[in-house]
Amino acid sequence: MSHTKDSALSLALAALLGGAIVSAEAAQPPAEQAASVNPAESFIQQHDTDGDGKVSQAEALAPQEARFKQLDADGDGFITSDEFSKAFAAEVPAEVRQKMKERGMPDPGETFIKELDKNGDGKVARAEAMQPSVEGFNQMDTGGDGFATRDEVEAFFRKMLEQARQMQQQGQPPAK
Ligand SMILES: [Ca+2]
Ligand SMILES: [Ca+2]
Ligand SMILES: [Ca+2]
Repeated sequence: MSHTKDSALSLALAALLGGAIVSAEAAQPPAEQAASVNPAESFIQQHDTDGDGKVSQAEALAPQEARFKQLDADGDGFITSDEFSKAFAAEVPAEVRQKMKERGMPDPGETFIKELDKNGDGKVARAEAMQPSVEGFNQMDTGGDGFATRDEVEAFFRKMLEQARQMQQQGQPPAK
């Protein structure tokens, strides 16, 4: 029985991911157009689902929220190493996973838990999974009213760009 469930899940994952990848590619402008595309503008367009011209915390976190639900296969509110590994296996081609193993890279499920499991219970709760996105949003929402306005989003992207530039000037590769 669990086999059938897993196959259905993998299919659903693949479909969702396929959609996500397509939209990510569509959002990526061709190189010659890149300079004319405002990253703040496209961020607002992608996240402002109620169309009020600013991005609320819930709107900003929606993609992460959907991803959490997707990874929490049994819906108990926690992502286990096993759940993450299964999703990873469904998303990443076998030959890529084989290469990662050959290079001695740590188990992706374990890495995922290690990164996000702050209370050390060995699994990732919703709040733990959302934490990096919440912090990211708070950095953007400098006024702290729970909404990232156009000005705030633009300032945030300017700052990011400036930091990337500084890193390049210091001869360091930008963080990946
Ligand atoms: Ca909005
Ligand atoms: Ca779970
Ligand atoms: Ca935890």
